[in-house]
Amino acid sequence: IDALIFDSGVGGLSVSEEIRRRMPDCSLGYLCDNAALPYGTKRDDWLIARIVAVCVNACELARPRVLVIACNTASTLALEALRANLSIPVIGTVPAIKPAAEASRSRTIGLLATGATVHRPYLNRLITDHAPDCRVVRVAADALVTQAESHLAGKSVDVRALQLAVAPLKAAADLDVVVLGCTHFPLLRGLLEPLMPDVRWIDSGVAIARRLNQVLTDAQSVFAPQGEASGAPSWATAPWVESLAPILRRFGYSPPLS
Ligand code: DGN
Repeated sequence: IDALIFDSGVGGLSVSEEIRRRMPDCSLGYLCDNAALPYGTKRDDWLIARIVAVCVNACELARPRVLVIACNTASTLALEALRANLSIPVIGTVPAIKPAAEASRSRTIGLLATGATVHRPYLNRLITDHAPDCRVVRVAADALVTQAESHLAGKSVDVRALQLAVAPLKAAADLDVVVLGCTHFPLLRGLLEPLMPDVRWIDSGVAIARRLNQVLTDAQSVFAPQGEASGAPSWATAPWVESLAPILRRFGYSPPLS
């Protein structure tokens, strides 16, 4: 396969959908560590070891050309350790602060992400580097992860949890762009956008698809050609949670590979 997409749960499906839209011939695998969801509330050292173990094991099994960490919580913590333990390119996901700063006229940006992402030094560096003149209203919205998982499982979404998450953004005067800094949140976009219809909502999906395209193109000369594998049916690695199978199937994956 061309790329193995990894998230703690179904959030990475928002990224894989964007990749599919832009690169329909790219063959994808999906890896989710649902047994350890949510990542946002776990200790950093435990998480790094867990993410490396899960990804290295799956890469040995699936032999992807590229690993995409479609999880902000994991990327802001474990990218370095993953790159040290893998010989293939690893693409990470970080909150789309840069495009948000480019789009904001008012210079006030909102960020919805997990508590872990919101409080990491990585985020401070991102803001200092790409949005130094912006006020960034950060909201730790871990409850939305659960809501997104329920939504995809066909269960009802608690609208009050969504309203609670956007309340601090609504209260911020002049805010004109909201960054969805968790890959689960674009899955709730249709429910979130009507709560603040006048702002622009930005996520990282497009940037990751573009980066993957670039890495795969560059890698062509470095990695052995994959024969006719490109565009082959996608499959999923969902070794731990059988209940995810129907959701993954709906998104075009044929689970499980374990
Ligand atoms: N989807 C993950 C992210 O982008 O941060 C978060 C999921 C979780 O485990 N909390």
